[in-house]
Amino acid sequence: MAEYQNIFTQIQVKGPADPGVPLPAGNTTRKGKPGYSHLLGLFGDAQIGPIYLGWFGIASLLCGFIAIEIIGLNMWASVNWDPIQFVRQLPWLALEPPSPANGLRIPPLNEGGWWLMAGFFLTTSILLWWVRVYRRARALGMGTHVAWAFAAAIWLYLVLGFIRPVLMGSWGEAVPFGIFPHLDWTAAFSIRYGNLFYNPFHMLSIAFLYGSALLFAMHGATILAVSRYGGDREVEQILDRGTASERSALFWRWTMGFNATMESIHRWAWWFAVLCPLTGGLGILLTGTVVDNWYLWGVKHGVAPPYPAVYPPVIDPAAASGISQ
Ligand code: 07D
Ligand code: 07D
Repeated sequence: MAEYQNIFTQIQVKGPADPGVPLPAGNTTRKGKPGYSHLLGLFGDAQIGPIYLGWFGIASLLCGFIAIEIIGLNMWASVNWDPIQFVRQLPWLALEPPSPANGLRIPPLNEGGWWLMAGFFLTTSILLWWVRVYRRARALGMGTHVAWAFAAAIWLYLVLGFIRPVLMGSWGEAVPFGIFPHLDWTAAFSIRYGNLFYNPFHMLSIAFLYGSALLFAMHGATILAVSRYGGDREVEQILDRGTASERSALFWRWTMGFNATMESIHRWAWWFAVLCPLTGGLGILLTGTVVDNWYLWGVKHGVAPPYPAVYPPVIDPAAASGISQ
């Protein structure tokens, strides 16, 4: 029996380049002469381009470039413009937000002003890219599911760097730019608010993160397992429901008694992925605004055990006067 070709096959079909469907009026043209990459062809479609740039794309790239430029030059300045040290120490370098003393005021450039400016351009760049994703989907007559999934990630990003700092009344609450510095912020944030593990929305976010990985693995594995019957050719499966779809469904009904359908598995995947940053954003939004200490919150609601009575009662460090204030 002839089997369909899949990723392990050496063959790469190379026909005349596909320019894509004609675009509706009001769109700019797609740019670049299409080429082929054998290497990329091993992972996806070998054809590269043409790419749709458009005004939103250009504006987004420009803002992103300005943001990276501000971040990079500030980092470079922090090592006295030494190029070797810049490369050597890059993962540890940071552009920090203003200190808490500034509240939500605009501070001098070197005291957080550059951070505000970089944040402004990065956020504008991300939002413009979102518009591009939305508009390209519309131009192709597609649904806007990708744009709304992207919006879920942007929600968490905005909560971390904008919405929560504004609610807390200080830019100093926001995340610094930098590889390890943003990890230090994450760890410090958890400790400052009494261990994020006891935040139920952090729990939900983790469940959706792990769930997304599990679903992705199950779906990818299932389709690869029936690709010899054309299971990866979804159009054919829908037009003529063949043995691949049937087998993959039966496989799961046999192994766990229940199976998704060719359509519903993608809804599962979409919701699990989207709910990860959606619930996460809620958890961060509540931290410091509604709940000061997740461990004590956990004790109060029977989630975390109290320390044995032999110890003096736990006092929320945030409520103590002195250093923490
Ligand atoms: C694989 C798609 C491609 C994207 C990539 C990331 C940049 C940053 C900028 C040096 C899966 C490109 C990276 C543009 C360069 C400068 C200034 C997506 C894929 C390859 N994090 N985080 C990373 C961001 C937050 C946390 C890595 C961004 C929160 C932990 C990378 C944001 C918290 C760990 C990165 C953001 C948090 C990381 C790999 C924004 C809580 C790691 C990311 C805009 C959610 C891991 C050294 C990746 C690591 C890691 C980028 C926010 C926690 C640098 C852009 C504040 C615990 N984060 N992060 O592959 O190795 O994502 O860190 O909100 O362990 Mg982070
Ligand atoms: C960051 C969305 C924004 C990104 C955007 C992308 C560019 C670049 C470039 C293409 C990721 C913009 C892109 C600019 C483009 C190129 C090249 C999504 C982002 C818009 N945690 N934790 C989570 C776990 C602990 C802490 C979520 C696990 C400790 C904080 C996730 C563990 C402490 C925050 C999660 C663990 C702590 C989180 C993130 C284990 C540290 C958050 C979900 C096993 C000591 C964030 C409610 C996500 C959150 C978050 C997992 C432990 C702190 C599920 C598995 C206890 C402060 N943690 N965590 O989608 O939402 O991120 O919390 O220990 O803010 Mg955590």
